[in-house]
Amino acid sequence: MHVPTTGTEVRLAARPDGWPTTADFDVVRAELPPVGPGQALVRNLVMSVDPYMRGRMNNVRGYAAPFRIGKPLEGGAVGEVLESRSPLLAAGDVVVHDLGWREYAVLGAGSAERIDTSVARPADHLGALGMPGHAAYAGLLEVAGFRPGDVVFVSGAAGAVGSLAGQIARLRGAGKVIGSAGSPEKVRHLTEDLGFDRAFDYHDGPIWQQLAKAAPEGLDVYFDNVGGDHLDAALLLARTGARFALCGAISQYNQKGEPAGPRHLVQAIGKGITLRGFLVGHHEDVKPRFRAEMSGWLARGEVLFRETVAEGVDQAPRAFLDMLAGANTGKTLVRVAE
Ligand code: NAP
Ligand code: FER
Repeated sequence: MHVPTTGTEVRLAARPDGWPTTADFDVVRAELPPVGPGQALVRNLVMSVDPYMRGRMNNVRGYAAPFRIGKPLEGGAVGEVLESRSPLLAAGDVVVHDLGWREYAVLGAGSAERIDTSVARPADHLGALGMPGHAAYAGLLEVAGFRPGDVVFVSGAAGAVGSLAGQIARLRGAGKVIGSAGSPEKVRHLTEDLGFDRAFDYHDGPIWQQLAKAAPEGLDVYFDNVGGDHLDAALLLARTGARFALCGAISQYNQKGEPAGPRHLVQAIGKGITLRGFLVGHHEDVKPRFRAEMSGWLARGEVLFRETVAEGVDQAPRAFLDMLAGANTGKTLVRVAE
């Protein structure tokens, strides 16, 4: 077997101020570090670009350490083990791990999870069966405490997490599922392909007005991927006892200065609304249940999951920027190798 000694990687060149650009990234060919004891060399096949990565580009310690300038970015990826110096992995194993944004990764064998490629494709482990699927499942069922009959509103509904949250709500017996997204084609996709009952383009007018038209009866659950005006609209349209799962706030990830506050938070008092933020990592316990149920839905064709795929690790910055700007439908991935 040919063992590579160099590989292409994407580094953070500068911390973006507001919207990132390709100048904030460096694509370089670098020497691979030696494979130490307990480590493995992995050839990445596919990698994920995710909204949370924008947060890690800031020099602010959040739930995870900031990316370092001049160092390769990190993130979910699936690759094939080329060489292993650990009993945990063997050459030929296919693994999910956190060292994306590079052609080849040298990683601690314990930080990678072996997957069975006869059950699902590598890309599935970054999407419907991976972190985004887990976020949708845990957010809707655990955090929002979804109950059959609930009227559910999902923002960012044509994206990876949102498209799954809406479909899970439908499959679990929602009274109504409403989605918002950023283009007419996405709105069509929501109602015609994914089984949302109602959908609207948030560019088409005040969100609260469009939401009031779609759900005159009011909301029981809001799955928030966007924050800002979407969160305000959901507060206005919520019913008494509504539960909000705060999954993301992408409308403010590239904003400069202090974000605008939710202006209608006072609604939460009279209506007894529960607003609860979460990270997938807080819900490791539901992972086995999530995987079993989602595998069944996918196998039976009850959940549809689209992907927007860029070709080549050098295209990862572009794919990331395009995803932030809404060019994707479903999960954004970068194919690194065949
Ligand atoms: P995604 O939805 O596949 O991609 C991001 C989407 O955000 C874009 O396609 C774009 O779609 C939309 N968007 C961008 N700017 C917007 C704006 N100003 N207003 C409204 N929509 C905007 O990404 P994802 O991976 O599924 O993530 C979705 C959300 O979940 C993000 O907020 C992310 O941070 C969060 N998340 C949280 C967790 C957790 O553990 N809490 C885990 C995964 C993801 P449009 O064309 O519709 O604008
Ligand atoms: C995400 C957005 C925000 C996400 C995590 C965060 C795992 C957490 C931010 C923080 O705690 O500072 O999509 O995904």
